[in-house]
Amino acid sequence: MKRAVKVNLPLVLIICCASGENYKTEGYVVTPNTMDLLKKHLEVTGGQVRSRFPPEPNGILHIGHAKAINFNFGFAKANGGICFLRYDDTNPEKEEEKYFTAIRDMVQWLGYEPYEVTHASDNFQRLYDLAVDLIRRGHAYVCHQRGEELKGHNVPPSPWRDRPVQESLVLFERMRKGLFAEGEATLRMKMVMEDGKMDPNITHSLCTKEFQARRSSYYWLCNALDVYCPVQWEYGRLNLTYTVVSKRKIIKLVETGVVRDWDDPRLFTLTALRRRGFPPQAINNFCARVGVTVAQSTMEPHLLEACVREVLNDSAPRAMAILEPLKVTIIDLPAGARRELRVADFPANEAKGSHTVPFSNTIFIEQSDFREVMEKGYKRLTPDQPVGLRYAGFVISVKNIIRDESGRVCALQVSCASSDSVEKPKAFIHWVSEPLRCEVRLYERLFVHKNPEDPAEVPAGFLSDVNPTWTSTRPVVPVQGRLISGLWVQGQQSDNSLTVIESALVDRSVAAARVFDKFQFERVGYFSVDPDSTAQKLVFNRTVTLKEDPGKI
Ligand SMILES: *[C@@H]1O[C@H](CO)[C@@H](O)[C@H](O)[C@H]1NC(C)=O
Ligand SMILES: *[C@@H]1O[C@H](CO)[C@@H](O)[C@H](O)[C@H]1NC(C)=O
Ligand SMILES: *[C@@H]1O[C@H](CO)[C@@H](O)[C@H](O)[C@H]1NC(C)=O
Ligand SMILES: *[C@H]1O[C@H](CO)[C@@H](O)[C@H](O)[C@H]1NC(C)=O
Repeated sequence: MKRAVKVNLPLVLIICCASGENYKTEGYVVTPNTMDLLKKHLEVTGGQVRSRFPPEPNGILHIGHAKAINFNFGFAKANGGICFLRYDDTNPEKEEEKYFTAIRDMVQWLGYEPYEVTHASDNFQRLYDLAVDLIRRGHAYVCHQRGEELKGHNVPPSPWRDRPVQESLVLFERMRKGLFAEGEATLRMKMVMEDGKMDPNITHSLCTKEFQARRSSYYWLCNALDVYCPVQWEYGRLNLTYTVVSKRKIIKLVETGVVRDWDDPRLFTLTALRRRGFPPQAINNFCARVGVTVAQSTMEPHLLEACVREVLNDSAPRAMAILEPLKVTIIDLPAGARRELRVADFPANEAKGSHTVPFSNTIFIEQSDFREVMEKGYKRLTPDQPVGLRYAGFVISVKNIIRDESGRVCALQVSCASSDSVEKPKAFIHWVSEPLRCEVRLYERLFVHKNPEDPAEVPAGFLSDVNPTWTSTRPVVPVQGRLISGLWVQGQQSDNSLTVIESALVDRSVAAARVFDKFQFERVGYFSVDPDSTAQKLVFNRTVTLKEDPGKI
């Protein structure tokens, strides 16, 4: 179950205050009891840092939560402390088991082990008792103002603010028994509108910036009750462009069939990223890089993708695959030429192993690696420009162009020369020989605009901004005597968030690949084996392209 995932700790955390030094932080309210409570608290915790990650178990975690997880667990870890996974199940009857499980899974997937799993509901009795205490101390009262009355800036003062303590105690007991309808009665602190939540065990409360306005009420509440007051720090929430993460909006996308489910790889939920093949370490690296700034940080997905490439560069072995095949026959391959080539799994580090790739006089190259008409700057194969074949030790030159009835180029005949005997070609391309047929799925971003939620950018709403899905049904061409469909034309796929290429070709080195194995298809991208794979046909989903701009290969 446990996997070793390297966790990078945001540097800024190292300089934060130690346990027991709460009173030194900005805005902290010191009362005559503070030092005494602090001392007692330190006796319980032994000065150990304790933090908690407190998700509401009613939705799936997304990339923004990854930052909260890294911050809370990372801070505790960096300070030799512990971190609790505390479900904020304020209404346990409504929460679904699958969310509890999914949240725990994702925390572990990112490489963190909670010291203990707790629930806000574990403390209901204590919270209730504290609330009663608060009323007794004259710091809270039962109020009947309606939610809508409390919205906006000029909220009228509550006519119930000064009702007798005894009256509030009786009404609060009736609330507990469920004798009021929803919203008919609320317990209000005499200082602020919101009723704060308690974290009785927690030393450091790390939360997003939306809670900054609540910091003073949090401190006030702890002090009003004479209980230990944890430090609250806020950090900016993490937003990504070109996506939506709210539960409500993702449900809309699923309901309208735009995506298949919560873990559709085009979403930025953590389960989706795992599915798409993003290594957890890359996500942690990304969070560390974003850092713990107070400002809300809006990041471009390509920064996350850069972290993914960095990790996969060292962990996904190379293979060769052709998405848009063009058949090439080498007419003069020497009889003595090697028919099996040994190729390093990681060219930068040959010690990490190798695999074999068949080579013969029939190979397939990408259609885009051949151009009939030379264009300035084009370095690959043209009728007048030879090109090198990676690993094969040969340079090929076009001898014959073969066309179908419609005049389309459907195959080439070429001659070959040993790389040692000719001038170095301008480029080396990848190829496959005796390949396996496979299905390949390519993703683009799900939305067209940076901020699909912004009415100024997308007046008709985020659903109107979806990048359409397109399954390739392009004309068929004969390859190896078989008809294959699904040609991928470079440049055209960028309008679509999902492109399915049903008949790509991949070298045999991947034949034994298992679901979720990852490969770098040279010059094409990083791919992960999909569970839809069968013994007859492997299915690969592209995790990320090799570079930011897939057009430039
Ligand atoms: C692979 O892509 C398909 C098509 O988008 C998707 O339904 C499936 O969930 C993906 N699989 C993984 C493991 O990401
Ligand atoms: C991949 O890793 C090798 C070393 O292992 C390094 O030389 C190369 O620059 C890396 N490539 C990218 C794109 O990060
Ligand atoms: C950031 O998140 C907030 C809250 O979900 C959203 O309203 C806002 O539009 C987002 N901004 C960007 C640039 O995505
Ligand atoms: C949290 O603190 C309370 C006292 O405030 C103590 O009774 C309890 O044992 C503590 N729990 C943990 C898990 O440390």
